[in-house]
Amino acid sequence: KPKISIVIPYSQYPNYLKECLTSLNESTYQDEEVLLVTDHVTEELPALREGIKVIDSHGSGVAAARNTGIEAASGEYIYFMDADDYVLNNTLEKLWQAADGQDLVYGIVNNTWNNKANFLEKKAKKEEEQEDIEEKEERRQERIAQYQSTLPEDANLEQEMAIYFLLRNRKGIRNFTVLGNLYKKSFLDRYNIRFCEDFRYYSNMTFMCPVLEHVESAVQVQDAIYVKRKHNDPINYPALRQEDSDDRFEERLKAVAYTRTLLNPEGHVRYFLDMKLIHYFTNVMTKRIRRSEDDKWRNEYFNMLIPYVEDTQPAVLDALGRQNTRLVRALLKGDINGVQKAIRWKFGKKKLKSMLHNRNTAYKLAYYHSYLKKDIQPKVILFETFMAKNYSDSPKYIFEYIAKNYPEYTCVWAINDGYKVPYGAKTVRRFSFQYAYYLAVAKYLVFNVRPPLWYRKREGQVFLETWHGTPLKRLVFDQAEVTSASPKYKQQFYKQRQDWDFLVSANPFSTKTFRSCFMYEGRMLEYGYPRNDILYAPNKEEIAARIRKQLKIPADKKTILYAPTWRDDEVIAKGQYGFELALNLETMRRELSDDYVILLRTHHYVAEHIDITGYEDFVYNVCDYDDISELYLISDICITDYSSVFFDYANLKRPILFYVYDFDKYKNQLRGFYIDMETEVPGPLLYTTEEVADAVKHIDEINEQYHDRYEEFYNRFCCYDDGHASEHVAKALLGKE
Ligand code: C2G
Repeated sequence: KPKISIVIPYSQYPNYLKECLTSLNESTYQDEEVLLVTDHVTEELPALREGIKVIDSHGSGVAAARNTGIEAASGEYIYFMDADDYVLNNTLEKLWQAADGQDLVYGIVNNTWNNKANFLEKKAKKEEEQEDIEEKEERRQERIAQYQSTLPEDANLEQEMAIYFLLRNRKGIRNFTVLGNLYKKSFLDRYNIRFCEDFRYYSNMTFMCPVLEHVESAVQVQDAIYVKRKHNDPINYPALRQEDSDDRFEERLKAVAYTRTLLNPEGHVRYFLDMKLIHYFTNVMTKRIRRSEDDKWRNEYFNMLIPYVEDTQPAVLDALGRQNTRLVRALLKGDINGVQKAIRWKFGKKKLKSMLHNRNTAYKLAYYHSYLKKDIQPKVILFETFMAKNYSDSPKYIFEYIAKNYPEYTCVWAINDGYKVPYGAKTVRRFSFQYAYYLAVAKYLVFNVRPPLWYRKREGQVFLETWHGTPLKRLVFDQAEVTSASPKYKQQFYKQRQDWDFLVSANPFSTKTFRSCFMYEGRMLEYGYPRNDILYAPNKEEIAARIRKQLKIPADKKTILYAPTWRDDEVIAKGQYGFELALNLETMRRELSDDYVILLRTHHYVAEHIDITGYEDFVYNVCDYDDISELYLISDICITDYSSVFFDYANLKRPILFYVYDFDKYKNQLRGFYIDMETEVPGPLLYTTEEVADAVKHIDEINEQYHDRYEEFYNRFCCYDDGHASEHVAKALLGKE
């Protein structure tokens, strides 16, 4: 007889399921039975290892699937998993070792938006940095002792502690998650504890509350970690919590009412159930009442909620703070105006406070409350590249074309460092009042990344998204998970890309890929990249000579541009990335400095992390140089890795080397690629600095060796570029075709 039965409801997304099952496979504990409960599965199941039992759910929805699993389980304990999550190798073993016949063994749920390899790497890093684990544990014990001292003497300590850890610990009252814990099967059967199948979204409380109500023995295991993956695709594969449904609200209330029937009305579990309902009202629903365009939050839902709040334990209301008491009192009187007044007071105070501390809120307020009401100015164009870090990329070339040919337009650039833009264009700092103003009133917007999330496109505005590279790395909806951005990334992207009127594409491959990775259906401007026009300029030799002079590059030296991209796993903080230079400058100098200098150019995310002290004679730091297209012109060889840089550089038909020291990790763990780098890119893949230096020394042979592949690549990816992309794109934007 197996000791643990693992119940996994499954309906979609085979990729995640694979990782879920692999994590069980790699588990040090092997005395389990895995029950995969299928619920209306349409895609083919991934190959399953032997021994996994696949059973059909007796109903539909996660509640039915879990119940089916409980019925079929033959283990002493039940462990629920969601098919998109995973466990660590020692999770089950730790839980089992502590179990010892207890009704409930509760572990820890960690949230992540990473796959297992990344998660483990981060965890290890964090543990290394953490100064004092013992001290932390001591503080934790203190908190527990303090909580216990507030309990009445006759309290059921096992139950109280289970409540404490599962519902109350950390950030107030947590969700009723059933994940991460072992439940003794005979305990569930004795009290007939099951998920109520009437509920699609809120069945967890119908299971978890009775567990807490009846638990007689429980133990906690601090380091038995269940990893809940927050990142998935809310558009194509929404998780339950991301599904938008009109029935959600009513279902929540009905689930509360049903769960109440299972509990002692005076008991402590009921207290927390009621507390959660109030908490939902004061913290979540109030935001809807305040902001939602849909009036049902102020009418129908508001009135629906009242009787459920009337039924809460009085102790819950006594425990509320002043502002929330005011809110609940107004609710109980059915006084929506009173509630709205209390909300305004509550949030107004918050807003005022944050405005005083943070200028950000102020220009946003001006944007929403004033600028959006002003007339759109039909001859104004706002440009921005790389979050206003520089004056470059396609917007620069589109702008220059417009400034020269249609001077009647007023061009405004978002630029942060005070750079002087030619043709007398006005500049504004990103995230300033002026910036917010032009976001609201400019008729045309030309961006190479996305605008801020608070931007609201107005009727009559025309948005041109140039994007910033032919995709090699998988993007947005083609990424199984976006490991470097917020879990809301895909959802935000989905919404923002609806604002695009035009998207620029440099080749048929980009057109096809952008359609899928951005789920973009709007107009595609297939004229090549405006930023590449300069690579076809008749006077490009002249321009190159000027730039070489400006950068003081010795006349007798050839140049190597080293332009790597950034790494998704080197996130320091939100939107901040680190970078470690993997090219050994010492070796490069030793081998190549007689003939070459290096132009070192990192991605704008990580540009400030580069230090070339001691190599000034050989390495030129061009991270701050605005426009990489100009640097292409002066480079004899380009070394890159997974950056889209090489698609553009190939227009020059000059040699390209790929220094891919972390190839497997990047390909398999971080991103994945659209094309096969090993057979399709126009140059060799190199893994060490020595190989790179050697390739530079033998560059003529490499040119010969890669000649055919380079031609093929050029025809495939550089076929639209002809030096006139800016013109075509500008005319399309302004409707002058
Ligand atoms: N870039 C640069 N210097 C680098 C790397 C990139 O100036 N060292 C510029 C190039 O113009 C490049 C663009 O930034 O084309 C995008 O950089 P990528 O390295 O390709 O990375 P990312 O910003 O993630 O964009 O479809 C393209 C993808 O979106 C990649």
